[in-house]
Amino acid sequence: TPRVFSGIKPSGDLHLGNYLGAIRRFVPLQDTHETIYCVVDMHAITVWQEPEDLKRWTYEIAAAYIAAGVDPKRSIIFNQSQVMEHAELSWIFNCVARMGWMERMTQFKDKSGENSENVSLGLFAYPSLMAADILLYKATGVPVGEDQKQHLELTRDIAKKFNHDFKKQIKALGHKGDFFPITETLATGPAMRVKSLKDGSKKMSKSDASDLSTIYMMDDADTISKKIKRATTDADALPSEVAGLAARLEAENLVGIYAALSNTSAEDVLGQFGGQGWGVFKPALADLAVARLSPIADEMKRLVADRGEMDSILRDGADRARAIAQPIMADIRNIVGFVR
Ligand code: AQP
Repeated sequence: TPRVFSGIKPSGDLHLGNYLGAIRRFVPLQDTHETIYCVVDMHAITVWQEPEDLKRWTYEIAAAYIAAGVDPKRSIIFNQSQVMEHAELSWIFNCVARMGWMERMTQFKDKSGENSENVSLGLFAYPSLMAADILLYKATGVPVGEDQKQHLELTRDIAKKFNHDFKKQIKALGHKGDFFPITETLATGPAMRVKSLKDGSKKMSKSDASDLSTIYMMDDADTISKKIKRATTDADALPSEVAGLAARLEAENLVGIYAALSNTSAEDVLGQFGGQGWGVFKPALADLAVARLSPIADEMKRLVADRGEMDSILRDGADRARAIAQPIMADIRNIVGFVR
């Protein structure tokens, strides 16, 4: 069976973008793939994290996976720092990737802002650690939101360069063809890029300063409804065709969210709501969001209350992840020429 890997960093409260772009896609993949879902705590510390918050968010994200329907028996759920091989492989990839590739990463430019002299070296090397996360398991598919597309391309570049640079050693090891696969993004359907509720040109994000722009997975029903009703929109009615959403960023975003939450398409949503105004659509969207998110939030709260149980799930996941990673890492050391 093909293998997928995905991760979320414990750097803030989970939001609707994380749910629609990533977490909800984790669940059906369990039927068709071997699934590894990670809480990437080593990625989180590329910017400062209060250690207590880092722990709390680590538990919360693992709980969100489970509450959304990921089965810790069928899938591997663990936190990255428990499997040392991620760090080891990322060092090797730091020596495969080129400075120029990293300098082109838009997420680094966005996050470092004006003053890149004063950001961590880890933030610059972030995509190399992400490549290690994926390739340590030779994962062929990665369910992530659209914002990760450029990082996925870099993962492929690293895989190709490694396959090429070490061609002779890979062959000597008895491998026919490439050592690392060329990983594909599993990004289809609506809401691959959920936008801020206050600005349709920005993605919904953990670190948005405006509270009204982001729906958090742990928001209560009233807060979710309030945020949706106050979402910025134009004054026009909804179009009856998808083409009518062009250049209407906020409308397109809300329709996409409705489609994703109801497991339908934008066409279906417009078939139902085309010609209606926001006074009809927003309350319907609010009800749908509450109906989908509230049971998950309740289950998350129940799960995080039992840290002993969460610890044992993460430890078991880490053991199973290591069992896959270690033989692959042993081959990599051999290929690179490290003596054991
Ligand atoms: N707005 C979004 N729409 C769709 N998918 C999204 N994801 C994040 N935001 C959206 C997806 O969620 C997964 C985990 O992301 P992450 O936490 O590792 O990093 P991020 O993308 O940097 O998350 P944030 O919310 O933007 O955090 P901050 O503001 O702290 O940087 C990924 O699959 C991502 O695509």
